[in-house]
Amino acid sequence: MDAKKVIENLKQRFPNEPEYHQAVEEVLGTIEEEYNKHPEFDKVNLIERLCIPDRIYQFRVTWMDDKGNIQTNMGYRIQHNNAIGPYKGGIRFHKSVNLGILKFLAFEQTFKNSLTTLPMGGAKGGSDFSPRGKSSAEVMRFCQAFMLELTRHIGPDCDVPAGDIGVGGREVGYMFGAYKKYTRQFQGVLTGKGIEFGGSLIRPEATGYGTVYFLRAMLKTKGQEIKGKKVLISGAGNVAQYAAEKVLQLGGIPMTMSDSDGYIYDPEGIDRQKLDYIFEIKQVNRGRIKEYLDKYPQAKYVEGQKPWFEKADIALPCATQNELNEEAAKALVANGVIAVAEGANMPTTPGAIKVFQDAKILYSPGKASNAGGVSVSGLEMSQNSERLSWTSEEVDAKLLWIMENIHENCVKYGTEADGYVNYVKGANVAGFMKVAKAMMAQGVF
Ligand code: NDP
Ligand code: 2IT
Repeated sequence: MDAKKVIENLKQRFPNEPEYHQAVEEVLGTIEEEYNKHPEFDKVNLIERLCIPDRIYQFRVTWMDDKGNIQTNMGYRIQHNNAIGPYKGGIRFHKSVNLGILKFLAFEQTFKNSLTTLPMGGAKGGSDFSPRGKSSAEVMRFCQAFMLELTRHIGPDCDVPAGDIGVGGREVGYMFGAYKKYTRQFQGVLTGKGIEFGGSLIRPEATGYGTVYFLRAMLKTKGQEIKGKKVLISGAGNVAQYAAEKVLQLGGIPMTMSDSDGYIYDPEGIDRQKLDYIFEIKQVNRGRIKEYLDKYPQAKYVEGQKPWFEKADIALPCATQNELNEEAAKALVANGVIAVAEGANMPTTPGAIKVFQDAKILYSPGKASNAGGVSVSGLEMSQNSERLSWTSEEVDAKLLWIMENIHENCVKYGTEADGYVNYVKGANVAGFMKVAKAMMAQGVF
């Protein structure tokens, strides 16, 4: 393949999808060499079949708000690739959701899921509906309307959705309830379910914990540890909260958390008690991160900014795509950051990735370091299939093993001549090869 030509062709055929182009460009740029060692791949045009989703469902979702007004949103499900297992990936509810963003996420998910060692293909879905500012009754009616369409496209052996931005335990519960009512089947069709109805222990924690397990493995290659390190965390949602918790457990010091309005910086660090307060603000009250200052006024709140210009040792972007640009990357490097592990999907822009790699600091892409979430989703599917539930310790041990295994694979496929580990290349090549071999064996479709 000629990666540039493939990308140009995709840009022409699918214009106005910049995030999708960005994700494809990053993967193709790093797998091209390995791909071209296998002429049999090109003979069956494997790359185009891997870049373009298997199918896309797009539908209107109509629901009634609390005032009795009829509201309309768009709903989507992208089934990207099921060469190694049923389609699997989250659902995002956010006003910014569009086809291009979901296509990038479904494409990334395919490689990420391949890295987990579990049998899962790649998918993503969502809506431009945002739960922010909506009542729980509105969220429930929306979820029921969304599932009225989505139900016919998913199933425990076909496509298994889960959470993502704007979709947590509450939303998964409502969607599961709707699926059950419409189909009269109690099935493991969604992951991230409540513990009482088939959910797995450690699933809420899994993405954040996994990111920090991966970070620890990266630091170990340099003889470093998390203990005593100052950590900048963006986001204040599911991933950010549990990343902060694991950093604390391992003796690190979270310094920041953020949301789309701004960030908080606590010069004394966020300790266990302070993190409990953040859990209360976010999980109980569904509030904003600036409320941190109500209880801890020694912290500062910076409106409209991202936390990357504060001084620290480690950065964990855990909010959203393209939240860390080249200017921010330069500031982090200048301030002496030694490691950046992505909890979010594609939070670092291509220019910023280059800054980290040129500076030879430890940098891991989301598809490697945030794979813990979908991994425990895969373990939830296993538990549902055998109609058993495992203890926290069992799930956590498996999560840790998976993250360390992904790290090893990145080192195996990503170590460059000078010994620097290019985790982007390692993750992409390792993830790609497994899917490619499965596609080759299954014939041309
Ligand atoms: P949540 O909805 O729980 O939290 C998202 C957080 O990011 C919030 O603090 C939110 O702030 C902030 N955020 C969202 N959009 C933007 C934006 N456009 N600009 C700035 N801040 C924003 O989502 P998750 O924690 O689940 O997801 C965070 C990231 O991690 C996403 O990239 C997701 O794809 C990825 N991820 C999630 C997994 C999971 O298991 N949940 C697994 C793997 C990856 P606000 O409240 O202001 O919107
Ligand atoms: O981006 C992701 O990996 C997720 N949002 C989790 C997907 C899942 O199926 O658990």
